Amino acid sequence: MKAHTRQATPARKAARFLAAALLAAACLLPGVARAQALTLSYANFPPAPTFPCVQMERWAEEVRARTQGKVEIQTYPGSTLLGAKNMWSGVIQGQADIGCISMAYQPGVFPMMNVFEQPLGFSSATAASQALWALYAAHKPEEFSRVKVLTLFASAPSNIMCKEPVTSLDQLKGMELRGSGGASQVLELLGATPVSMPASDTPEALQKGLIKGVLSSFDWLKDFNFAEYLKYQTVTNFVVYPFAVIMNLDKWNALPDDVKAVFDGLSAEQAEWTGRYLDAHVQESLDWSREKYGIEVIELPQAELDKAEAALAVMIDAWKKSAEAKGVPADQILAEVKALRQKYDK
Ligand code: 3IO
Repeated sequence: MKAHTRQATPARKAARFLAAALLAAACLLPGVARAQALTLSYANFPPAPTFPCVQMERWAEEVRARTQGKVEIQTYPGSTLLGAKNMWSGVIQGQADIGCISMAYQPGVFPMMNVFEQPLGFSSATAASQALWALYAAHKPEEFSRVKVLTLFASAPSNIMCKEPVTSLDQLKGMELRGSGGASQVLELLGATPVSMPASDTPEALQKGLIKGVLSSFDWLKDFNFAEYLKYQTVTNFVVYPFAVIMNLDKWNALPDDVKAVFDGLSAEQAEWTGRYLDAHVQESLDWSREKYGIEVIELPQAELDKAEAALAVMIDAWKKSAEAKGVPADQILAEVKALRQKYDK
C-alpha cells in the first residue's frame, strides 16, 4: 500500500490540481456567464409613464425571459440617451443600439409607411398596430433599409384636448394646436394653426401658452397630467400616429442567430400587445381624468364629423402623389391597408 501510495503521488497531485481547477472554473462560471450576457441600450423620447416606454419595458422583460438572461436591455426613457429629433440618426450612427421613433417627426422620410398618417378611419390602436406590422412585413420597404425594424405600433385615434371647449369645427379657426405629421395636416385643413413639435416638447409649449391644446390620443390626459390644464376633450377620432422600434444594423448583424430569432419572434406579438395596452389605457386615462379633474368630453354632431371627413379627403390624394414620386405603388398600398383595416378593425 505504502509503495503504491508513494508511486501514486504524481497522480494525486494531478487529481488535486484537477479538483482545484474544477472548483475555480465552477466559481468563475457565473462570472463568465455574466460577462457573456450581451447588453443593448434602448432609447426612448417621451417620459417613462407613457405608452411607448411601457411597451419598451415589456419588450425588455420578454427579451430577458426568452433569452434566459443572455441579453440584457438597458432602457433610457425620457430622452436621457436620445431625444425625439435625433432618435433616427442616433440609432443609425450607433449612439443607441435600439430606439423608438414617431414617424410623424420626419415628414417625407417614410413614403410608404406614412400611409398610416392619413385619415383611413382606424378606430383602435390595436387594429392600426396590427395593420402597420402586416404591411411592413409584406413589403419591407426600402425606407427602413438602414435599420433593423424590431416592431411597429400606432397611437390610438387622435382627439382634441383643449383649454377651451371645441363644440364645432368653426371654433378651430386660427386656434394654435399641437400636432405632428398627418395630425398637423389635419389641423391645417380644418382651419386651425398647427404647431408641430414632438410629444416630449409639448408640456413646455403648453406652459408657455404657445398652444391652446393638442391633437393626439387620450392617454396624454393621464400620462402627461394634461387633464389638469386641458379640461375640454372633443372626440374626433382623427388620424393615428405610427411608431417604429429600430435597431442599429451593425448591432443587429452581430447578434447570435438564437437571439435574432427571439427578437423576430416578438415583432408581431409586441405590436398587438402595445395596441391592446394603449386601447385599455386610453379608457383608464379618461376615467381617471373625469374622476380627478372633472374633464368634459364633447361629442361633435354627426354633420360636423362628416364635414371634417370631407375636408380631410384631400390628404390621401396628396399622400398618393408624394409616395408615387418616390416609387411607392400607392394605389396598391392603399388597397392593402384598407383590406388590413377591414381584417383587424371590427
Ligand atoms: C404619443 C407620443 C409620446 C407619448 C405618448 C403618446 N401618445 C400618443 C402619441 C402620439 C403623438 O402624439 C406623437 O407625437 O407621437
